[in-house]
Amino acid sequence: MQVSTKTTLKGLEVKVLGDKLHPANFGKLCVKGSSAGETTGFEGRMLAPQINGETVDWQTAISEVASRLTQIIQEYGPDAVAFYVSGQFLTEDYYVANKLIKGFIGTANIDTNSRLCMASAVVGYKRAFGSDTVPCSYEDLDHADLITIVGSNTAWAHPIVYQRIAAVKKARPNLKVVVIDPRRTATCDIADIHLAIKPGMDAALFNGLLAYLAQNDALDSEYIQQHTEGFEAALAQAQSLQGDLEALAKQCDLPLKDLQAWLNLAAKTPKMVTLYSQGVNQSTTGVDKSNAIINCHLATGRIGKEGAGPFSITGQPNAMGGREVGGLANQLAAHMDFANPAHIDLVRRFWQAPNMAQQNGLKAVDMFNAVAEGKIKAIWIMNTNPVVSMPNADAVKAALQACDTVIVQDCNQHTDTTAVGNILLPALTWGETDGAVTNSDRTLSIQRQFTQGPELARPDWWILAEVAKKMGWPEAFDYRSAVDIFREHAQLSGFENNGSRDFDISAFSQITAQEYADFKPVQWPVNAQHPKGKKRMFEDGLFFTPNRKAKLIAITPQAPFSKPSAEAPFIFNTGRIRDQWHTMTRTAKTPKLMAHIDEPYVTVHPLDAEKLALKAGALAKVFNTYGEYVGRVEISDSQRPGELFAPMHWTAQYASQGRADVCVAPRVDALSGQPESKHSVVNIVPFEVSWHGFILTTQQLSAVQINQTEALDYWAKITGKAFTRIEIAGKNWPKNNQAWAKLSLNWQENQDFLEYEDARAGHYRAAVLSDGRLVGVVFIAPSHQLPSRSWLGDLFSATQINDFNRRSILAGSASGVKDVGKTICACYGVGINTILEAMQQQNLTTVEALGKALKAGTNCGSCVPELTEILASQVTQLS
Ligand SMILES: Nc1nc2c(c(=O)[nH]1)N[C@H]1C(S)=C(S)[C@@H](COP(=O)(O)OP(=O)(O)OC[C@H]3O[C@@H](n4cnc5c(=O)[nH]c(N)nc54)[C@H](O)[C@@H]3O)O[C@H]1N2
Ligand SMILES: Nc1nc2c(c(=O)[nH]1)N[C@H]1C(S)=C(S)[C@@H](COP(=O)(O)OP(=O)(O)OC[C@H]3O[C@@H](n4cnc5c(=O)[nH]c(N)nc54)[C@H](O)[C@@H]3O)O[C@H]1N2
Ligand SMILES: [Mo]
Repeated sequence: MQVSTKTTLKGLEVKVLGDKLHPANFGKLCVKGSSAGETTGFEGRMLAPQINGETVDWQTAISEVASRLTQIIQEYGPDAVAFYVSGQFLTEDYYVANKLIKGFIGTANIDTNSRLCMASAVVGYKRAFGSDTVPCSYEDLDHADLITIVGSNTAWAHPIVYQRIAAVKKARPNLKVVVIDPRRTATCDIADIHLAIKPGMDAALFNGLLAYLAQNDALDSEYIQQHTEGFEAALAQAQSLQGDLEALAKQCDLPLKDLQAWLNLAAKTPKMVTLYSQGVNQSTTGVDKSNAIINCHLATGRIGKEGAGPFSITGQPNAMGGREVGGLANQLAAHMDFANPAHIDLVRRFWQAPNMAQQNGLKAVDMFNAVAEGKIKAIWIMNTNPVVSMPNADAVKAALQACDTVIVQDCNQHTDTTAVGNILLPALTWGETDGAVTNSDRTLSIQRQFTQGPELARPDWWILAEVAKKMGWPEAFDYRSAVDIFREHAQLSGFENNGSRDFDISAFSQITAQEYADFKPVQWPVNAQHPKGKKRMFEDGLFFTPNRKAKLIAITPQAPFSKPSAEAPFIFNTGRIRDQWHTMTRTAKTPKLMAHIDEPYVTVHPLDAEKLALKAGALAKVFNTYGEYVGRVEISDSQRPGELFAPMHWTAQYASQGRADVCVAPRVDALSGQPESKHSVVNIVPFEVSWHGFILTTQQLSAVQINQTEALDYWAKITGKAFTRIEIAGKNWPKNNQAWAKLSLNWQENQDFLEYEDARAGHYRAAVLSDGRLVGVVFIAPSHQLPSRSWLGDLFSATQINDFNRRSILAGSASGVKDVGKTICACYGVGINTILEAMQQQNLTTVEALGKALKAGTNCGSCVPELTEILASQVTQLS
């Protein structure tokens, strides 16, 4: 990214542009990246350290953290302390956290949100290659002839990768793209074949592929013989379990013809990349699924070659950096392990560590269980929001509420996790500090500071180092700046390495501050042998196992842990939406990004919706023994019957019951500890309310204030340009509408208050005008089909509300006013109605034509799949 800043009367304006020279994206940014500049203000930021709600200075905060940790360690031992960190840490932050706890506090109780993300992919690679090495490079996507995308909604979650594949496919139509996902996602837009697999069946499918490859002479026997072991057992297992193709198709619930077409493509296409993500990883057998995929690549020698390889794509900006420093509880550091005593000794000597941890620590789910059981007395949570993102999230919340020492280090004041913290530490965030990140294909980049954060906020590494110094280790944590830490990290990667470990960036062992400032992106390893880095791994067919051979693993596919039952007949799948990032702490601040999907929702197949009387746009309750989620019903046949999908993003800051993870079972893969976030079981019913409504207000309303205005049974808050919108619903008609409306709109004596009520019909409308300007509106109606918010929203920018508009507000509608409708293209704010109108009036039939006429889809391109769908549905309607 490149950033330009300008100081204006409004403050610092930040413009974010792609860096055309960056090898990962060549200057292309998704809408979340290009909007990041809009979120660099200090609104909602944590501004000072706090202890039990009181603001304190840094010295007090650091002393308090250090003394509490020291005391707990003395009384209960080091295992009573835990860190829970994040793949959004910069490498330097991650390195210091890992060093402090594993080398000095003396426990490996540090885990990261990457446990929920790519822990299974890591173990899969390690089982196969002896090391956690991503063999591919993004460039391989340019050369592949078959790209199989498994369990990844690339179009929404990796839009730049998706655009790259789409562009290659356009230029080179012989590239075939196959998507394997139970849902028909936006990614299927470029798919030649979509296999809407029965959830959880991926290992069976790839076992089936291995058997098919063997049967159809597609194996590379020489490669198998020279560079692998375990092939016979893996194949025998696959053959014995899968039966014939018909049986396989039935098992995976796939049309035989489509299955056969994909198998056939895979058999005859040497240049094959398999791209996989959370649909594979987030599973109780995620490791087996990745090995089932890797087996097929090893057996065909389709690895370490241009355009070929098993490619696990990471999600967070620095998920890979976390793997490098060993930030997971079952890693040591610099791709070394506790399983190897020589590694423990090596790291101990390098760090001169007084209290070296000797074994793996607790993985995320076990860690929060240990907090609940009181075994962990202090937990320090940094750069992640587990009260939202962990499975069984209500239990995680309760565990933290019951723990005396919950230290939360975040850049924002109000998150669901800061709400349960008793010591809060303000961190700097993106753009305010320097540090390294590594992406999916091992490309290391340095992010640079371009703006000042809040006065008292500090870099994450600084906070950790200050606490470490206070705890008695001043020399080991005497860092002056990020480059000091990066240099040490590079030195450790090369320390007594001699080619034995894949991760080696020893070329940077003496990097100067200037070189760090001028750093050019490079793919590791970067050492004496590869001074310019290395594009592709395993080109020589030598792996990091003791005998240098890769291992095929015999896989016995297993069904997901949670099985549908009479009480919980639906499979509950969760994941990402296009314009939100995780727990929305940044993206929900941007009106542009809230425009595409603005409330928590649940997708239901039309047949199920009909059976259960679920109405599109109405509310539904999803529930099981763990918790309850409430969202709007989306009815779509992109979903398989019997299965539901909900976004993972909503929090208690933005909705009353929008945390999907309260219904996610805390069931994990036995090898990786990764939870099965894609497959819980639930029931769903209409969420019965007697009225629906919305509030538009120029006031800043926090979740706490919204909850106070009236006992609402449902609310969701949406950031708009000139106002905040809150969608509301209730079971009982408000006791005193006027008092309630005045309170929620914060009406003042000197303001006009307009209102209309028809209690019998269930309509209530009120508006507050300040000097003739609209500053607040409340609408209540018996049905969820309320008037257009964009019409009312536009009135907020008028300097005077004229008589016609006053009447229209009270009448609840305006004739002759255009409503642009739901936003489709977030980059240019183009609504569905604008698109439909332009299509009709100008007879537009292609995405290109829409782009020319309206600019829609011409920036980041992530709405192109939806534009295609709109075009297709209109064309069918017309014909
Ligand atoms: N817009 C946006 N982009 C993001 C993020 C974000 O928050 N927002 N987060 C980033 C992060 S950290 C990550 S890890 C990545 C994740 O990126 P993805 O993995 O692409 O995203 P998800 O939506 O979690 O899940 C992908 C798909 O897995 C499918 N799936 C569910 N069960 C199964 C199954 O049994 N088999 C198969 N084959 N598929 C299944 C789901 O239907 C879903 O479409 O996204 C990154 N990019
Ligand atoms: N049901 C379900 N659950 C899931 C998933 C799913 O698909 N389904 N996906 C899982 C995956 S793959 C992931 S990666 C996780 C993500 O889940 P989380 O990591 O919990 O989500 P984020 O919103 O990224 O949390 C980052 C936090 O750090 C803060 N922050 C931002 N920048 C900084 C900084 O520089 N320093 C500090 N100290 N704090 C900062 C933010 O305000 C925010 O509170 O969710 C997981 N949970
Ligand atoms: Mo992730």
